[in-house]
Amino acid sequence: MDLYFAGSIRGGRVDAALYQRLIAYLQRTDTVLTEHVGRPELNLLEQGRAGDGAIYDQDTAWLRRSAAVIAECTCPSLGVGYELAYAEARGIPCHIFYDRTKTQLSAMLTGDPYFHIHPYEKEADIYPALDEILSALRSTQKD
Ligand code: 6IA
Repeated sequence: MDLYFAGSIRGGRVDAALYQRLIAYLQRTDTVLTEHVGRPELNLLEQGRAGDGAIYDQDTAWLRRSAAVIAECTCPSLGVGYELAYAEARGIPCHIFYDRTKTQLSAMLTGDPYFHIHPYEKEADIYPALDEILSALRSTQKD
């Protein structure tokens, strides 16, 4: 399956290494279209309307062809919030993870019954949850 992994870029890179591990885990069985989100050496500078427009066009095209969005939201990011709303508007399943010992998730996410919300306390808890999400997605795709 094609998956869209969403994580903070200009919102802050404090969790970049975690994104990389989660992406690598998903890539064992599926295609992560947004592999760059986990890269340590990203250019965080604005690219102007045209350069950022190319990023927007590519990312929204990837969102439209994804089986699901997996978002790590411990580090707040305007872009990730936008992507989640974009995916919801198109009926793409959205799974949101955040470390509840580090942050309080936005009420605009927690309060929206469309989103599947997965608070965790340690990274090890994320992986079995991902296994369940992937197998549920695979069974709905077969129907
Ligand atoms: O507001 P933020 O920058 O934190 O938004 C992060 C989200 O927006 C991520 O989930 C990405 O999917 C998307 N995004 C933000 N910036 C980029 C980007 N920048 N490239 C691709 N997706 C982005 C350029 C990096 C490039 C040099 C590899």
